[in-house]
Formats: sequence, structure tokens, C-alpha cells
Amino acid sequence: MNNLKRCYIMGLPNAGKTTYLAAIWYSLNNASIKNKIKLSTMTNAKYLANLSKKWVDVEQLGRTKLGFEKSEISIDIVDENKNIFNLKFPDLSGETFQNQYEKREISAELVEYIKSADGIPMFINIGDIKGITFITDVPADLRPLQNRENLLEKSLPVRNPKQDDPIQIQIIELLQFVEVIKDSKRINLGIVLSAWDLTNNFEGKLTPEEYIKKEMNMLWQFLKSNNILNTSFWGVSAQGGKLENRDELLNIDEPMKRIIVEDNNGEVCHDITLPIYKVVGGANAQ
Ligand SMILES: Nc1nc2c(ncn2[C@@H]2O[C@H](COP(=O)(O)OP(=O)(O)O)[C@@H](O)[C@H]2O)c(=O)[nH]1
Ligand SMILES: [Mg+2]
Repeated sequence: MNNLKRCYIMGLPNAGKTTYLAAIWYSLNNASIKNKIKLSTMTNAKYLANLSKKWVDVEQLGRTKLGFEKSEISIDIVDENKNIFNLKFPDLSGETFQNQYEKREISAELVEYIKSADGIPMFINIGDIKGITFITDVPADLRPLQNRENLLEKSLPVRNPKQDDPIQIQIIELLQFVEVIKDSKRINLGIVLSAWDLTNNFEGKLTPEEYIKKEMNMLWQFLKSNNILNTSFWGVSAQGGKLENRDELLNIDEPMKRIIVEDNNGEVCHDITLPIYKVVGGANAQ
């Protein structure tokens, strides 16, 4: 079938993938608001129904641990032109991606997913982005070059790459894996900034791209200087707000209205399928 489009969803642990999945599942099954794409077929219906029920009730969805992740979540959705979009959530825990980063190993199965993907939404939870620290703000006794002798006497903490390396570095590395696997073919990439509701408290509203430029400048430069990547930027709140504000969220009559999807031009809607439709459909041009 030549109008089949494959979507491969990536992101480190805590990136917001499971919440997105729960919201998409609810939206596809309760189309009281018109979405770009509709449900066709799926696997794991019971797991997804359970997940989306928790999402409706604004409950913590639970961490997906390596080995327990539903590795075969696959949902087929269809648009008005009869394009079928096959969504794959190959690893909901994200730990496989981190092992890939740390050990530089990847399974043959994931290579096949990536090779056949028409678009890759890469999730980044903005609540996880650590601000920039200037070297001058680091306590003097922790600055190796200025304090070499003292440091030699101390036992230095051991680096744990998954925990200690900045998220943007891990993401750049994952994208470089994707580029090698794709063998220089053009890649439709969506940078999906999850928990986008958190920006409501920020002064001076930024677009998703401006946000990346400010908070993850190295990643932004990597994306901009890279002509293999056809990148679009999205701000997505699949949960609608913090779990602490559960009561407020439950007061919204239609759960789908909690969802915020903002494109890079500041257009806001409740259609959680839109980033997939645009990224995987190749309509990334802004
Ligand atoms: N404020 C806010 N938090 C979110 C949103 N989506 C996810 N989160 C939180 O981010 C954390 C990780 O989400 P999860 O979907 O489990 O990430 P995963 O590990 O990639 O599957 C959880 O604590 C969620 O409650 C959102 O739209 N807004
Ligand atoms: Mg998860």
C-alpha cells in the first residue's frame, strides 16, 4: 500500500510519550472535536483503554520500565485522503534510547523501524530542561583546572552519562544515530516540546523554536545547520497542566479541551494528532 506512512516516536525517559499516547487514544475514540486523523486499527486495546481512562481522570500514568514496556504499541489512523498513518511507540520507557546513547548499541528491530519511518516526532519534556550554569557560578572548589591539587585528593563523583549528560547532548546523539541509519536521506523530524503548559508562567511568550534556541542552544544549532533534517517545532500539552492542578483540569467539561497543541506560528488547537499529521505527512515547511 503506497499511501502508508510510518511514524516512529522517540524520546528519553519522562519525555511525555505515554501521556501523549493516552491523549491520542482518547481523542481517536471520542471524536467530539474534529481531529485531522481518525482511528483505523490497533493492537493492545485493553492497555490503551486503561491508559486513556487514567488520562481522563488526571491520574499519574505510571512509569514504563525497561522490559515491561509495551514494545508493540502500534496504531493505524487514517486521514480524509485515505492516507494511513502507522504510529509506532517502540519504547515507551525511553530507557532503550538511553542505553543506545550510553552503550552505542541498537537492536536490529529498531534499525528497521527507523529505516522505514516517514517521520519522527522527538519528545522533550520542558520540565526536565535544566537551565544554563555559567562556569563562574560553579563553586570554586569544583572547578578542576583551578583546583587540580585539591581535586586529586578528593574522590570525584563518577559520571553517569544517562543522568549527568545534558538532555540536548543525548538528543543530538540519538539524532546522529538516526542520520546514519537513514543514510543521508531527508528526515522529517518534529521537535515536540511536551508539558508546554508550563510556559504559561513564563514572561515573554516564546515560540517552540525560540524556546529551543534559548534553552537548548546547541541542539538548535545542530538542527539549523543540518540540511538532512526537515524540522518543525511543536509545543504540546497532552495533560493540559500539572497533576497538582487536577481539580481545575477535571472541571473542563470535555477532556479533549485540556489538550494544547501550538505550532511555531502561534496557532493553538486541541488536535493532538496534528503534529503527527504534519511531521509524518512531510508537511513540515513553515
Ligand atoms: N505539566 C505537564 N506535565 C506533563 C504533561 N505531559 C506529561 N507530563 C508529566 O511528565 C512526566 C512524564 O510523562 P510520561 O508521559 O510518563 O513520559 P514518558 O516516560 O516519555 O512516557 C509525568 O510526570 C507527567 O505527569 C503535560 O502536558 N503537562
Ligand atoms: Mg512512559
